[in-house]
Formats: sequence, C-alpha cells, structure tokens
Amino acid sequence: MLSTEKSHSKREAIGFVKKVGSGGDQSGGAGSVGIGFLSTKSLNQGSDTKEYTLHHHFALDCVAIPKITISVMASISLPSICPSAALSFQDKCKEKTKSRSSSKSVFSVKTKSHGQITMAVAVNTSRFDNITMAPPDPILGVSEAFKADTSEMKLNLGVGAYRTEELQPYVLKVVKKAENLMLERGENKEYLPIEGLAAFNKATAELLFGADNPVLHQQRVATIQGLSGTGSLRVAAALIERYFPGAKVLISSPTWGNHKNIFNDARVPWSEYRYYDPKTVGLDFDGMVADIKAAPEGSFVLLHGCAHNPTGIDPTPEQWEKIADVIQEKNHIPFFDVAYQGFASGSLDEDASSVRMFAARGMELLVAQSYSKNLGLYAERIGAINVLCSSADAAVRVKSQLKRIARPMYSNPPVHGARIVANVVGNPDFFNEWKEEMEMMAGRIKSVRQKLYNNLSAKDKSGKDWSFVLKQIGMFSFTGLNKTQSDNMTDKWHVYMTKDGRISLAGLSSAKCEYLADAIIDSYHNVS
Ligand code: PLA
Repeated sequence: MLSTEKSHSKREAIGFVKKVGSGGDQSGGAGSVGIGFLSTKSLNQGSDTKEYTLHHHFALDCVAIPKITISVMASISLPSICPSAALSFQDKCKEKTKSRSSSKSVFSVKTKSHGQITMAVAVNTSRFDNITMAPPDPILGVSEAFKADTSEMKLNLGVGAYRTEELQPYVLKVVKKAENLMLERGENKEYLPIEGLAAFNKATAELLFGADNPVLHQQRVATIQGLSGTGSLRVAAALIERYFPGAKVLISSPTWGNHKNIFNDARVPWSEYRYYDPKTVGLDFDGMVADIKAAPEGSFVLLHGCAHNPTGIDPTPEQWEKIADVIQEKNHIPFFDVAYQGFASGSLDEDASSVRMFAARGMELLVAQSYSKNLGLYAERIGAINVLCSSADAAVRVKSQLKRIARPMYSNPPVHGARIVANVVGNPDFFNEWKEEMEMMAGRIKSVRQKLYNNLSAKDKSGKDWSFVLKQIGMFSFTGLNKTQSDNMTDKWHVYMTKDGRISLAGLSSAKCEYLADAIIDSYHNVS
C-alpha cells in the first residue's frame, strides 16, 4: 500500500492518493499504483466538515510515490465504491467508515485537530463504475460482428440495407443528380426552422396521403421533419407521453427491435398484440383483432404501413378494413410506421394504401415516415412525423407542440436529406427516375427471394414447404429459424442475421442464393 504525506496549507488542492498495489509500502514503495488529485471545499461555512472530490486518476507501474501529509483530519468517511480502500484506511486510522453515494468518488473529512495522519484512498475507480456494459444492438450489432469476420464466404443479412448484385452499397442515380443540382445552386447551411424544410414537409405529406387527398386541402395534417423514421417515432412517442398520460401503445408481436426501446425511453407503456403465427408462418389475424379489441379504449395501435418488419407478412386489403373497423369501434388511435413506402411493392401509392384507407374513414392518426430505404438516404436521417387531425385548428396546435418537443431534443433537423427529397419529388423527371430505381431495387429483392425459394425447395428433400418465403413482402424474410439455428448460420456458415431468424434479402445476391439455401437447410434440419 502506498501512502501520502505533504503539508497542507490552502483549502484547494490536496495531494496524491493511493491504489493498493503489490509491493507498495508505507513509505511510498514501488508497485502498480494509481494517482489521483483531490480538491476540497467546506460543506458548510464555518463547519469542520469538508468534502474531497477525486479528479483525475491514472495508473503508474513501478514508481516511487512521494509521501503527502494531509494536516487536517481526525475522522473520515469513505464511499462504499472502494471498500478495499475503506478497510485499509479504517485499519490505519481506526475510524468509522460511513457510506456516501456509491456513484461518486467523494468523501468527507472532519477536522477536529491538526495532527498529521497518513491517508490512503483507493482511486482506481471511476464515477462511471456503476454503469454496466450495454449489450450490442440486436440489429446494428450484427454489422459490427460481420466486419470482424475474415471469412471470404461471409454474408451480411442483418441490417435492412440495400446492396447491389455485387453486394455493394447503392446511392441512387437520382440522388446524385439532385445533389449536383444543390451544389450548383450553392445552397447555404443556415439552420432550418424547428419543423424542418417547408418544401420537404409538403412533399412528404403528399407522397404519403396522395397530393389530391382532401385531408391536405383541409389542412388537417400536422407535419414536421424528423430524424428519419426512428427520430419521428420518438417525437410522436413524446407527444403521446405528454398529452395522453397512461395511454398504452399496442405493438405487434414480433416487431422491429427498436420499437420497444423507443416507447420505453419515452416512458410510454406498451403491450403486444398477436401478429405472427409460427404454425402457418403467416398472420394470426384472429389473435390480432382479439387483442386490439381487448385493449383499453383509446389506446394507440402501432401498425406497419407495409412490409411488416421482421415478418414480411402484411394484412390483405380486406383484413386492413376489418382492423380499421375494430380500431374505430374501440376509439383507438392508429399509429403507422411507414419505413418502406415504395420499397415493398415498388409502388409508392400501393404501399401507402393502408394509411390512405384509414384516412378516408375520417380517422385521426399518426404516421412516421422514413426515406432511409426508398431513397437510400440511410445516413442522412430524413423522415417525418404526420398527425392527421379532425380539424385544421387541432393540426395547428399539434404542430406547435411537436415543435416544442423537438426543440430541446435536437433543436432543428438536418437540411441535406430534406433538400434531396424535395428536389426529387418536386422535379417530374427526377420523380419518374426515382420510381424507376425503386422498382429496380424492389425487383432485385423479389428476384433473389424467388431464387432462394427455388434453391430451398430443390435442395431440401424432406418435403418441407418453403413457400412462405414467396408470400412474404419487402426486404426481409422471416425464416422461422430459432436462436440456436441462427447462431449456426453465423458460426458455421458466416451468414450474419438477427437472432429472431430474420434475413435481409436486400443484402443477398443472386450468386449467393444457393449457398444461403444450403446454410438454411443445414441449420433447420441439423440444429434444434
Ligand atoms: N421502422 C421500421 C419498421 C424499420 O424497420 C426501421 C429500420 C425504422 C423504422 C427506422 O429506420 P430509420 O430510422 O433509418 O428511418 N429498420 C432497419 C434498420 C432497416 C434499423 O434497425 O435501424 C432494420 O434493419 O430493421
């Protein structure tokens, strides 16, 4: 153990402190040691109690530590965070230890005399010691693991990000054109208003509801630009928490892995409704309707507008109508997450048909939008939150509150992606080019889906029906593989995927379909 000795004159700045280290001794012997600096302040004026705060500390190996004397103490309280040091000090001083906040390297000293004592306090602790290691993100963490794999066979089917047939990221040609135009115009970098770029907000609401939708002409939609789908969902969650205290959000089981985090962080209670039926690898429609019906009146029902993530299973138009019936009956509020408009079917209008049908019924609803997938603007963080209200007056008030929520969260949104969307949608040539590229991307995903199915059914001699792969829509396939089987996909076959059995077909090339089919068949039949 190392000790300190130094005369103390001022209230500020006291000395060094120790770490118990092998080979250390009272006189400051060698060993592995930590050194910290303390500052002090009187807790109350005139009082003899002082609070010592540990500032930096760092480790040294095999150095002699000077002795420092602190000339003020008679008793000391140590935090529970460093029990070993507390004991050491107790032994030495025969003083009582008293636990203070366990998260702070702070201790108190009572000055009753000016005798000299030697002090030893463990400082190889951090104020962040009570923070535990967070687990890797179940989706984005997969990409990190993929990067670390050196196998040539490796395949990243984790995150839903579009890749070319060469498995390279793809920047849409129309996005490059819009960016060139923006560069030529020499746009400035001024702050946007809190609600975002006006041209973007207009374009995004029109894409969602259809430019001719009466709800827009009646100015019943409050739209603000958001930080893509996630940020838009988060702002809407904050609105729910603030203005619908105690209201529950109903979430499909299963759902996109981040939904629960979003509502948890916003302190919005949620519960699940049945959605996926493992027996049929299809929609548990009766279960879904029963659970929505059973929920407390006035709940929010989170619905995936199209291309349900992770299952790839969407209700049919008739089923959507029945879902709308029960939501209306129970006075619930639909909350759509539209992260894949145009990417599921290749058609912007078709993929928005669920939202438009609910709007046509005169229902109030919320919609979070994302341009990560359909315009490939993942890192630009561009999306929107729309609240369709029953009156223009309500929409104005709701918009003012959305802005009020956004301001302390991120102040105002980034401009680049918003300008891209506004330029692409606002220019008829660009708009058509975008639709063609979207069809191309959706088409490539459909073709690998077909090829994967062909390989699965040709190679698997067990008679298992793989046709569910073809019935699913969007960029994902929910394989039905369990966690152990999914682990086998990664550990043995270097196929990276989420542990719920989801694979992103957007990350699959035609050339890799056969390999993937082999991996799935092996994991399905040989691992339980
Ligand atoms: N909503 C759903 C249903 C999603 O699948 C995603 C993205 C988002 C919202 C949010 O995307 P954004 O914030 O980029 O707009 N889901 C991805 C990526 C593609 C992710 O997990 O962040 C996925 O792999 O599931």
